[in-house]
Amino acid sequence: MRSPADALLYAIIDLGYVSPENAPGILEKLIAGGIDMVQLRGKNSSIDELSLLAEKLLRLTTLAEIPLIANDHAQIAQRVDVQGVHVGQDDESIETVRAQVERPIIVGKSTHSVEQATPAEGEGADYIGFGPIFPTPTKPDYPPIGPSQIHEVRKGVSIPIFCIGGIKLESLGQVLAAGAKRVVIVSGLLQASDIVGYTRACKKLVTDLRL
Ligand code: 3NM
Repeated sequence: MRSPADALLYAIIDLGYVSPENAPGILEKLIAGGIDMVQLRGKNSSIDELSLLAEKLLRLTTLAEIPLIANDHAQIAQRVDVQGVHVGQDDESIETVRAQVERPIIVGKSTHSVEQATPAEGEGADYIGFGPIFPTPTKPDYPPIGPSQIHEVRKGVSIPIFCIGGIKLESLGQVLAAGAKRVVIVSGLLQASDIVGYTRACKKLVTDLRL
C-alpha cells in the first residue's frame, strides 16, 4: 500500500461532479491513469451513503494498492477499512479523529496559508493540502494563495504537501516550477473527456520532475 510520502498525484471522487453510480467506473479510469491516492468527498451525502460507496471504492483501491481517504467523517473509517480521514480547518481535531478510529490511519488536513500549514504538522497530520493555489469553483469563498507561496510553505513543513485548487494539466507545469512536488487535481481529472489519458499526462509531468 502506497503512503502519502510515495504519492505524487492525488485525486478526489467528489460527488459534486460524479454520481455514486458512476463513481466506481470513474475511479477505475483514474487508477488506470496512475493516481497514487484518492479521497471520497460528498459534502451533501449522509454517512450511510458515503460508507456504502466507500466500501465499493475500497475494493478497487485495495487491488491497486493505493490509499482511500474519507473526507470529513471519522465515522466512515469506523465502519469501513479506508486507510485515512481528511479534515478541514473547521472539522474535528486530528487527535479526536485518531481517538475515534482506534486503528492506525492516515490523517490529512486542509491548510489555506503558510500560517496554517506549520501548526497542522505540529498537530500530527500525516500530510497537508495547501490551497487553493488558483481560483476554484469548489471553494469560491477562499482567496487563491498563488504559486509563489509554495516555496514558503516548503521551508516550514516537512510532511508531504499536496498543492490543490484550480490545478489543470495546462497549469500543472507552472505549479511544479513554483516548487510543488505533489498535487491534488479534482475537476480537471473528473471532467476530462478522456480521463485515463488526462490522468496519465498529469502523472507524467509530476513524475518527470522526480527523474
Ligand atoms: N480543497 P479543483 S481546493 C476540495 O484549497 C478542495 O483546500 C481545496 O478542486 C483547498 O481541482 C479544493 O477542481 C477543490 O479546483 C479542488
